[in-house]
Amino acid sequence: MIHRNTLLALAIGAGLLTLAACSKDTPETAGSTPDAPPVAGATDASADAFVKRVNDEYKAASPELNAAQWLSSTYINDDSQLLAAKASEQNLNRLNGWIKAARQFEGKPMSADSARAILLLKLATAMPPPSDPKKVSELTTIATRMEGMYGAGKSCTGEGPVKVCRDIGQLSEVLAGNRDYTAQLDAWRGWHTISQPMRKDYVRFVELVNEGAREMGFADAGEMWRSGYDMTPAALAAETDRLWGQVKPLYDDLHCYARTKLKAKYGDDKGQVDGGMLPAHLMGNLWQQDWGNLWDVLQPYPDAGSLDINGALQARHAANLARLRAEKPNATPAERVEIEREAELITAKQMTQTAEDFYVSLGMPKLPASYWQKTQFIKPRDREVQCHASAWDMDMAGDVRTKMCIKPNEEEFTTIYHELGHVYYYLAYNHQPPLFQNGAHDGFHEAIGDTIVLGMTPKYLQTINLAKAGDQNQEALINTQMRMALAKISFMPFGLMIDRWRWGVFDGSIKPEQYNKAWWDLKAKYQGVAPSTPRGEEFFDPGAKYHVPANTPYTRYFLSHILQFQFYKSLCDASGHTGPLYDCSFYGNREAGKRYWAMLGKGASQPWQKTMKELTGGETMDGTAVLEYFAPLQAWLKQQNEGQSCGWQPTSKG
Ligand code: X8Z
Ligand code: ZN
Repeated sequence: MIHRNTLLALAIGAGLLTLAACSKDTPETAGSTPDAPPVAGATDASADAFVKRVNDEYKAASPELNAAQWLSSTYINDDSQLLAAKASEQNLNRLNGWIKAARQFEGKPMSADSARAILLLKLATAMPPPSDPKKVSELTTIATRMEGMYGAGKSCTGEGPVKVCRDIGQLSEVLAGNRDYTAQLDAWRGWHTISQPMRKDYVRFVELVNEGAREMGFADAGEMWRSGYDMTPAALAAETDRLWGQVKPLYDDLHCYARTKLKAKYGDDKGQVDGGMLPAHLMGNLWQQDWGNLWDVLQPYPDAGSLDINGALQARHAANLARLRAEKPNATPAERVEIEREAELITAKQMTQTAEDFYVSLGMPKLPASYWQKTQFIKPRDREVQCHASAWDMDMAGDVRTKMCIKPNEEEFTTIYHELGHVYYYLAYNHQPPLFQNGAHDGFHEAIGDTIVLGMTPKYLQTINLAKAGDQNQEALINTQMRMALAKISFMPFGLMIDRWRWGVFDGSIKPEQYNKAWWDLKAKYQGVAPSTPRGEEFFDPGAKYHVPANTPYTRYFLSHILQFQFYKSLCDASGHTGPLYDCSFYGNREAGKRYWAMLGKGASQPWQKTMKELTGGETMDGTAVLEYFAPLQAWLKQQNEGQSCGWQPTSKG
């Protein structure tokens, strides 16, 4: 699944054990136990026979592992966590057995596919397990506990009967919609209390995965993460620097504009922090990774273009609710609660059908009936669940699902398109051998749905009745571009900094006693964001971001934010689009769909450069398409920023 939780947490989507998209990972071998890992290889006559056996066992094992992880994500309690940790443990022990057995084939003749499969096997989990089974057990227990703590995390005030607790959804709503400085600060600080108890676990977790990575021949777990890109780990790190250098000037322009607006709203002292950095709690999002909720503050031209998607989705939901209420005018209070939930579910399913329709319009299949039966669309009210959106491939044979807590707003709506990108990847590469059922690299998995999101132009939004036909003048264009930039450009430095922190943690250059300081130093350096109140080492702010306790690598999202513009441009070309890039939607275009589906079907069966070439004609990741897309906005931002002294001094308050 795309976020593969714990074990596999690695790769979103990708198939192999780990590296898939947001999904889960690994397989289990029928009949084996943690104490008796299979003596793999002993009976395999050749490397090709070995790979075939691993593929079979991998697939056979996946339903049980995924079932345990699905339960522990959609029904968080001690029992489901125990079972998930055990399934994960068994899975990692099995993986260790395979990796060990693969060594006997080193230097022996084998097909190119088998060589690639063995390479991928070694990178199959983001959580490299030590060979000592006791340590594997400790590792999976810690990993499951940290993820559970995040999922059940709440910020509480008061005691006894006046105790009030708020979960991530409620706290996020404050940042999204309440513009009161103190209310936002309170919500932001509240959420960051949930990770304080994780720090000790995380320190031990790092020790254990580093041990596992070293046993496999990597310098540390970070180097292992950087090894999954068909290039050296050092080259991958340099690539991310190069790509960031391409898009940073645009981020700097957006940063400068946002700061001017925040200062106008909150005053020169409160609208910025220290050397011109943006206050962490005022960006509309707990991690400042998406500034879209600040539309009311940052909108260039009020009302131009009438793109009020939030309003349209809420109106849809209100209509659903009104219809159900009208059917039962004399409902009791308890029945009224049920009616509200039913309306929420109907709205969430409608939003998902609209997203599905985009994919189907490209010629892709409809989602299977089981998807609609087994997906978690909304937050249940009788138990704790992991609300962080994810996409799952339960059995590598069509049981695909998503798990979300959908609300009728624009951010959630586009997240559905994102998750369905993972799901369609799963379906497209289902025919590949299990070890190739993954993204070309993990950034590909993350980019599939987001590419579709770029195709959600004003014209498309009108087609699906979420926007009114407005004047398409220059002001409307700048509004549309700003809406996209607040989601995409604001994200880029965040996409980079998370793993800059983890790479440092894994290689030891960031020590446990500097975890928080190093986090805020990187936030300052890359995002130009700072907390408004000191964040000493009594906090563990990295743990308040899902992917840290869930151990999901994050560089994939940075790469995806570059790749999705390249894919978008290629699909636009395939659809025969002429004119400015930002104006293209390939909605309904079968030729674009055919080319996209062909790429998805390749999975991880060949180096990503080859897969990329087949779609785009090029073999490198490149930020030029990002700049081409946003050219009108960048020119506008430069005008707006004239006379301002832009940039910031990254002094940290960590
Ligand atoms: O985690 C996700 C997806 C699941 S793969 C919802 N994303 C990152 C995040 O939320 O931090 C998508 C964008 C970045
Ligand atoms: Zn994803």
